[in-house]
Amino acid sequence: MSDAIDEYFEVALGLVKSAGNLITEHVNGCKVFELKSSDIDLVTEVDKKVEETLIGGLSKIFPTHKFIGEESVADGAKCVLTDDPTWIIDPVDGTLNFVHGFPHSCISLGLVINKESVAGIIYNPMLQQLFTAKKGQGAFLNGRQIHVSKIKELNKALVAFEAGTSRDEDKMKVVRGNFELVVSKGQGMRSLGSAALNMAMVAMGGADANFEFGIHAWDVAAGDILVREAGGVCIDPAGGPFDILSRRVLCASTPELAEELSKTILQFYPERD
Ligand code: LIP
Repeated sequence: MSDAIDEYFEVALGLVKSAGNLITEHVNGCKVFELKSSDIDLVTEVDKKVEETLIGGLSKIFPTHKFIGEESVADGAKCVLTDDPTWIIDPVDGTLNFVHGFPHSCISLGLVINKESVAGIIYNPMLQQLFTAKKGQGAFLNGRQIHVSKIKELNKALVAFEAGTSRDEDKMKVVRGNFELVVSKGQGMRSLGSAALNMAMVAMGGADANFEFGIHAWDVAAGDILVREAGGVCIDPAGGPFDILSRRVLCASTPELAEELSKTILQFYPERD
């Protein structure tokens, strides 16, 4: 299996690096966009072109592989995960950042086989940050192996989390409550505006934990394997096993920190993907 994953990964990596050029053409921000679910949930032609490039390139070489892409789903494709090799794609994760020219957006590409993330690529071409991981082979930033921190206690942890793109009042009550809890019980709070890059910060030991409600499979498929291959844990925010279609994620440097955070935060249960 690992030989096959290596082959799949190398093809994907070449396509991601090439597609990154579509993003860096807009170094000062992409000011042409459409609204999706709200006036803070945006999509640009670059999102669509990147996804087309990746799906077109991968399906040509691996015609039996399946795809779950953010913009394909937005256009009506079903979000169905089977045991087949499935590429789960966020073409521009952090689109709001991309529109503004805030340089924290990335291509997030996860490969899921038998419903387990086995390879991931998170590429921020604006800052030339290439995060990669393959099952059993470690996690890397620009070819240098990375590891999570050793933080076990919330009061010593830098925690990344996001308000998200929904302003649903029930969700916002949870967001406001969790902001208060993280700021008062953690050492610090950060929000990059990209779920994948927040998870990458945990994998490289820059942040110690990340959680979010309302994300989608494409936001977290690559980050899941990246954090685990860096020595961290990825679980459901209430403490059970991670479920990639649940629209809930909590990752952390250590099981102890994950458990304390899961017992501290308010929970929210979005409709599944
Ligand atoms: C973004 C996520 C982020 C979330 C934003 C948005 P997108 O993905 O990565 O974590 O808070 O609301 O969903 O929409 O930029 O691909």
